Amino acid sequence: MSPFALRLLLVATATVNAFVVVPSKPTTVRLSATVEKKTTAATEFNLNEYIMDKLPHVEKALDESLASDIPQTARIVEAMKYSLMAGGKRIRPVLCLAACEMFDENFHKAMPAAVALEMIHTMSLIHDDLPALDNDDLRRGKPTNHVVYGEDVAILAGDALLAQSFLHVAENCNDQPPERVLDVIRRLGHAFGPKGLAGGQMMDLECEGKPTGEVSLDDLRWIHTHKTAVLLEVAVASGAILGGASAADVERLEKFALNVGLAFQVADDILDVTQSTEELGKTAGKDENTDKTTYPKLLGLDGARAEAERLIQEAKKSLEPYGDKAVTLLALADFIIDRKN
Ligand code: GRG
Repeated sequence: MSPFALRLLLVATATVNAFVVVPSKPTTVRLSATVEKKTTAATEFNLNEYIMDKLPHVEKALDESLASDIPQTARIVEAMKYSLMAGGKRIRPVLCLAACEMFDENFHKAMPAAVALEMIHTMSLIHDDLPALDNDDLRRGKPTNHVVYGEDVAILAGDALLAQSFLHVAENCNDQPPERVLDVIRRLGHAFGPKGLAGGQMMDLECEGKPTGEVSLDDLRWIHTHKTAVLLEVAVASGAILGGASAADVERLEKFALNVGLAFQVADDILDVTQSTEELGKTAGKDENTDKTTYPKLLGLDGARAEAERLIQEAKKSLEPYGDKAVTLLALADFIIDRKN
């Protein structure tokens, strides 16, 4: 077990199931005590235990995914690892593994995709924080990549993480039928293209600076569907595919993730105005202090909370056919809007 995973386990054990601490302060994530299911299945489910079980595997796989074996790559690999191993809630990998487990108990089958998702997510954070975009100096409770390594290195580290994500899936899914692997790689490509993260970010840029009245709820939904929800969609889809799910199953899970992804962003906008920088591990009040249109600005805080709850209920409907089998994804959906950072 890596020193990181060991520390994680020690801290979490010390908290005696009150909450999970992931991973190092101040990138602390507290999952509110036992998450009791609010919907379909009758089983009580302890999300803390589930995450405690999965996180060390995820951290180990992430840590092992990048290594510099020649001196020439030492600096770029260090910059890539700095952000990849800086903590974070690991929501996308955990969603991916949970989706896989609905169809195959061996969650390791989905680990290459889980790692790739966190690489893509991390690269998007590195680039998002750059002076040319959000110009932020704090991420996951640490100085941002460009603050530590410089803008030039941060751009390259992001690019390299993106390329590495595909390579990682291609090289580590040997036990899978090739068509499944190809499907996952295709979906990952889609997730950061013009109809994914890059397109969502582009529309975000175009809307920035417009007065709130000129950006509609539909515009906001388009931005967040593509900037945020698409990656959660591919997280559950790739997990399910590598677990052997049918096309109909994948479609139901994607619908679930799309609504969860939108709820995630509504929750993110709420946290931006309700939490401190210390609690968030990134600059709080950023949306308020820029001309960005947000859900609380359009709907008010209570309206935004109601919208997040509506989206989560809508998401859960898609999983009704699975009963208790969907309990982890249902609990994760609750966590995503109940989280504190
Ligand atoms: C992918 C080619 C390509 C370019 C990137 C910069 C950019 C284009 C897109 C921005 C995507 C972005 C930063 C979306 C915000 C999503 C979001 C709410 C991130 C926070 O996710 P958490 O809360 O963070 O899961 P942790 O740190 O816990 O992982």
